[in-house]
Amino acid sequence: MALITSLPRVLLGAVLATVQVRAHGIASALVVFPSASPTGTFYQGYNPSYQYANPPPTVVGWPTPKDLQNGFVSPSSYADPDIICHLSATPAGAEAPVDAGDTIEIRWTPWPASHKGPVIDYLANCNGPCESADKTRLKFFKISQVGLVDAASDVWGATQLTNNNNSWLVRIPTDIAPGNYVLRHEIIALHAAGQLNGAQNYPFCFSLAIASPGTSNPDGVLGTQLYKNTDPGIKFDLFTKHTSYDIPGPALYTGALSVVQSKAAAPKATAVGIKSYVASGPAPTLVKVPRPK
Ligand SMILES: *[C@@H]1O[C@H](CO)[C@@H](O)[C@H](O)[C@H]1NC(C)=O
Ligand SMILES: [Cu+2]
Repeated sequence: MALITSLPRVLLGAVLATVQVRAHGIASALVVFPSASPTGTFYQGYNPSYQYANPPPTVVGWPTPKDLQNGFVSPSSYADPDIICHLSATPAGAEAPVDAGDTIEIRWTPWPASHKGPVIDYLANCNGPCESADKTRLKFFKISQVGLVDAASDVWGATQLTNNNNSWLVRIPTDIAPGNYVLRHEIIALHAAGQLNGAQNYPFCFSLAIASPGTSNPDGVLGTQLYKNTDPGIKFDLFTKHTSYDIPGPALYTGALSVVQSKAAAPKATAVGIKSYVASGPAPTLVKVPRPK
C-alpha cells in the first residue's frame, strides 16, 4: 500500500505513490523453464480470493488469505512471522517440480512503476515435505538480488520487473542438494522509505521440489532475522540523489546463478504440482490441468 507519511518532504514521490494507491501486486504464478529450453510449464500461485472457493484450489503458492488488500509487511514487523511469507501465510499444498539449473519466471499482477526498490530471492530447505513446514524454522539463503540497476535513469530491480510484463526470472543453483524448498520472492518498495519503517516488503513464497545432482546445504537465516528497520537499504530516501544502494539481507550465496531479466516466453503447458519430492521414492505424478483464466 502507498503509505505516505512524509508529504511535505517528498511531494513528487508522494503524488506519484498516491496516484497508484490501489495498484500494488501479488506474485500470482510461476512458469518453470528447464535449462536451455524456451518451453515452460505454468503453475498457478495463490490468490486471496481462493478462500471463498470450496474447496480452494491446491496451488504451489503459499496461501495468504488475509492479503485481500494486496498489502505489505512493514519494517516495524520484521521480527513477526508475517515477514517470512506475507500475512498469516501457511504452507502451499503442492510443490512445483524443478531441476537445478532451471529458470523460474515469477509472475506478478501489475506492479506500479512508482514502487521502486530491490527484488530479492531466497531458498530454504524444508528438510521434508514443505506442506508441513514450520515457516518460523526455515532458514533462507539468498540466490538472487537486484537493487539499483542504473542510477542515472533510476532503474531498479522492480523497474525491470514492471517493464518485463510484471515478471521476474531467477535460476535455481546447480550445486544444492535435492529436496523440497521454499522459494521466498520479494519486492521491497522504497517510495516511502526515507522515513523509519516506511519501506514496504512484499514477500511471497512458493514450494518447489528440486531435483539436483548437487550436495550443498547452504547456511541460511531465519525469515524473522533477515532485516532490521535501520538497515541502509531499508531506511533509504528514494527522492534524494543516490549513486549506490546496499541491498539488505544476508550475502548472496556463492553458488547463485545470474540471469538476464527479460520477458519470458509464453508457457506451453500447465500443471498443478506434486505433493513432495522424495529422492529415493517412485517418480511423482504431475497433475495436468487446463490453464487457469
Ligand atoms: C504478460 O503477463 C500476463 C499475465 O501474467 C500473461 O497473461 C501474458 O501472456 C503476458 N504477455 C506476454 C507477452 O508474455
Ligand atoms: Cu503502494
